[in-house]
Amino acid sequence: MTDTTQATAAASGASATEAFRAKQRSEAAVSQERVSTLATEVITAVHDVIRRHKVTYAEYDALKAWLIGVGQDGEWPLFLDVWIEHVVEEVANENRQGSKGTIEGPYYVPESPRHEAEATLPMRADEPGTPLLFQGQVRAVDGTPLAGAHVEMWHADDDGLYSQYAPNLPKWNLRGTVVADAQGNFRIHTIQPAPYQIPTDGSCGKLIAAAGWHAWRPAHLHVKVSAPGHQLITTQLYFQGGSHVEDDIAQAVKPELILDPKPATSGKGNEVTYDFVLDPV
Ligand code: MBD
Ligand code: FE
Repeated sequence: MTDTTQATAAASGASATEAFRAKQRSEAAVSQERVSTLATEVITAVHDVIRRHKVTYAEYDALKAWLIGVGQDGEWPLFLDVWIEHVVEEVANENRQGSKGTIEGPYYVPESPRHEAEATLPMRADEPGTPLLFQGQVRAVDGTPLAGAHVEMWHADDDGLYSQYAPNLPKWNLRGTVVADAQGNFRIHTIQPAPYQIPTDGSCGKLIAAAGWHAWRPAHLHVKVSAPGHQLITTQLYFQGGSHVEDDIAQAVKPELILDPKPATSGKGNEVTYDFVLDPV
């Protein structure tokens, strides 16, 4: 989606903005009554902060300049998914019985090419990183295996970069849709991703620097699991003991989502088993 040779905030922001516009759910789905209620409460909450902290004109102008910059850098998808989405996900899925979900983030690409139940994600011949076998079963909450369930996986490479959002990576690098077998089983061969640092050269990076925060997410595998008649799960899986598992900037880690891979019986890298349980629609 970008021609530049450097992974810049503006280039990945432009790609994320374009991708969001392409998949956007209908604007008509939000009623006038809800818009009025929610917009009034958000604006009133901002007024309260201004009064409580006696916000100055210098601070108001800094905010205005920063908001303008977020749009110019195309970083609204990044900002919203890092600082807001986790609460939307919490509310949306609070009644689920099956596996835990978490945020989608800005870098999902729909319709990744399909693969058989045992598959290696597309990767470069010399793809750096520790090999990982991620295997498991997809079941319904009553234990029925879900034959042919789709396990869509996407993740960053060993440099923390996502294909289609950083330059010079093959289009579907480390992205694919694995179709589970008749018993709902899948075996995905990939490499372990590196921790992800959100771009430091854009407006989100400016906020982080100005506030003295850090810009890191722990290493993670993104997954969407689906089967007909069942609720799709969007989730992420993390690695026990990895950097920033305890202080994810996006607050998207849950204890149920932490993997503890062991050396693979094949002798090549690590392996881990993780099952997905889907709620009925
Ligand atoms: C990511 O890779 C991500 O998963 C989220 C939620 C935000 C920014 C980058
Ligand atoms: Fe991610």
